[in-house]
Amino acid sequence: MFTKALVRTPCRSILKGLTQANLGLPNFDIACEQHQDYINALQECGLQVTELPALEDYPASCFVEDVALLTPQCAILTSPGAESRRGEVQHIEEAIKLFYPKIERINSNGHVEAGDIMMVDNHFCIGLSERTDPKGAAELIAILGKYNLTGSMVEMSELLHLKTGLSYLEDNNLLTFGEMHSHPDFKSFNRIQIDKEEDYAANSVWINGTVLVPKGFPKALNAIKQLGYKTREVAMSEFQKLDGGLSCLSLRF
Ligand code: CIR
Repeated sequence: MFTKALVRTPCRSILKGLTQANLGLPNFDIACEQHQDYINALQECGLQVTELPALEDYPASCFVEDVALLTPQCAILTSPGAESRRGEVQHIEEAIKLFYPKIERINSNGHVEAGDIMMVDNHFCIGLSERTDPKGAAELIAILGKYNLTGSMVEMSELLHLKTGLSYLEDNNLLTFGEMHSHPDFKSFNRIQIDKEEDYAANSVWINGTVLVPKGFPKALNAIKQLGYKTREVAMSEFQKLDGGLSCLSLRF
């Protein structure tokens, strides 16, 4: 069960953020409305949400998930592969300090973004993407080991982050898209394949029995409902334009 979440208000400079989506520029006012509804959805799932202030110097800073990994046993600051995002780490540290007495960090010159990390019970699958490299992943696995947690590296080649194409919904259920559907590392899961035209919904989020699903993907929504989950749609169009999925907008712990 999760009880808390951290989110960060989108900044106006979000319009200048990194993106490969080719969906045009986001509308800042709509992004703020969507962000507020995202907070509402987290609260409806029973989470106490702390909203951190916007950071104009960091266009992607509302995507807080990438800069830290929060587990029940420990908090680990990451080291983003995207150079423009590295300065976000010190800011998330200030917020995490209030909840975790001791904070671990990636100290080597390896890189990890936590959008590449999927938690499955006490195990953490770490995608090797353009943002996360083997050196960073190895250091992360060593840190997890100190807390009796395990990790494994997942080869990938097509997606921005691991969780762009994968979401663990608990109970062995896994949403998969693209290269992840047939990936050997995930064969033992009950895999629910998301269609190409609904690929964005492969990043959905389980929170305490409810699954948050991006709005506008009816087949994915129906497939998740068929599994027996309560669902809550959240409009995400403006964040989708920036390659940001539902999971990226919060740290849940
Ligand atoms: C970036 O490229 O870093 C941002 N435009 C999007 C980050 C999205 N984060 C995620 O998928 N975990």
